[in-house]
Amino acid sequence: MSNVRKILNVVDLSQIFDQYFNSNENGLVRLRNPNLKSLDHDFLYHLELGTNDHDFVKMFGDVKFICTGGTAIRMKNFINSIEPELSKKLKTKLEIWQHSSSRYSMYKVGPVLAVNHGIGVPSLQILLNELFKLMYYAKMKNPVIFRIGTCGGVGITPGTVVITNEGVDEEINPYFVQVVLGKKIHLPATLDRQLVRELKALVNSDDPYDTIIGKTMCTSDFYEGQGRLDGAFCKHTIADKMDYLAKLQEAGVVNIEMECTAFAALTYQAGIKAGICCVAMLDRFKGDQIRTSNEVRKQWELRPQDIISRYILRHL
Ligand code: R2B
Ligand code: URA
Repeated sequence: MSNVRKILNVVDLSQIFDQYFNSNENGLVRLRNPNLKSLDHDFLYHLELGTNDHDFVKMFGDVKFICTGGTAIRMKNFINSIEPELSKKLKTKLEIWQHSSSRYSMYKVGPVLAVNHGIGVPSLQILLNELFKLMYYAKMKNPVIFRIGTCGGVGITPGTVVITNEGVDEEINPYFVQVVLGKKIHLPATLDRQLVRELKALVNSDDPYDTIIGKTMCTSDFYEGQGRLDGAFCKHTIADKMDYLAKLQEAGVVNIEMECTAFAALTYQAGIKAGICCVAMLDRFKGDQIRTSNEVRKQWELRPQDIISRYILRHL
């Protein structure tokens, strides 16, 4: 923890450290914002749900697992595919409920809620703020949250599934930088080690793909930010790109995507158990364009979903 303290000292959060990183009592989500107490009505603007108009406890109180991922269609497919297994396990025919705002779409079946987070940290960060408040108002107990997504591989076979054990930024720092009032706050991009091991243990020996554990690098761009040579702009050479990928690989990075540091840091700050599981669409040492057929990509996208489904079914 002393490293974390040092990191946080970039602004002096040390005095309220315990308040930020204590685990949640009774399994209930605790919000680290005293100002919310004085709100008579909280409208979650991007979800288009409000505490005055919706009974959050009734709508979401039974949720135990929240799955997030980039696109609405993937989240919908995930809920559709887990419904029969959940219904069977819980011995009742579960109904699928859905709600779309103009920004995000949510799907719920029994104890599972799935919501799309869009592309990149800002979209994810807004969603997480509103989701954490939703969890709090709904009095959810011990919720576990996942990001299931896609990524670029660093020296791994396309189609491989990566379970992230730590998020790092473009400079390979293990934290997420949040700027508040013009000041930088460095929040550790820490994920639950036990959950990482549990997810890995759910791999079946006959899965037709590898599932590995490693560090994930988060960027705010798909093109130059990920060292690609095929964007609208490029100010580096292929040799520069290869050197950078080799540097990442040496540091233990196995994949690149656009949300992990914020996802890890904000869930950690909220005291919510969280895991990230992504499938690699290509090996970035071999190229930049994703040329795999639509059909194969759709198959690969199911792989992280399968692992999270196994986790959910086991923990019901
Ligand atoms: C992976 O894929 C998306 C970009 O294509 C982004 O959301 C990510 O992290
Ligand atoms: N998502 C990313 O962010 N990068 C890739 O290369 C593939 C998917």
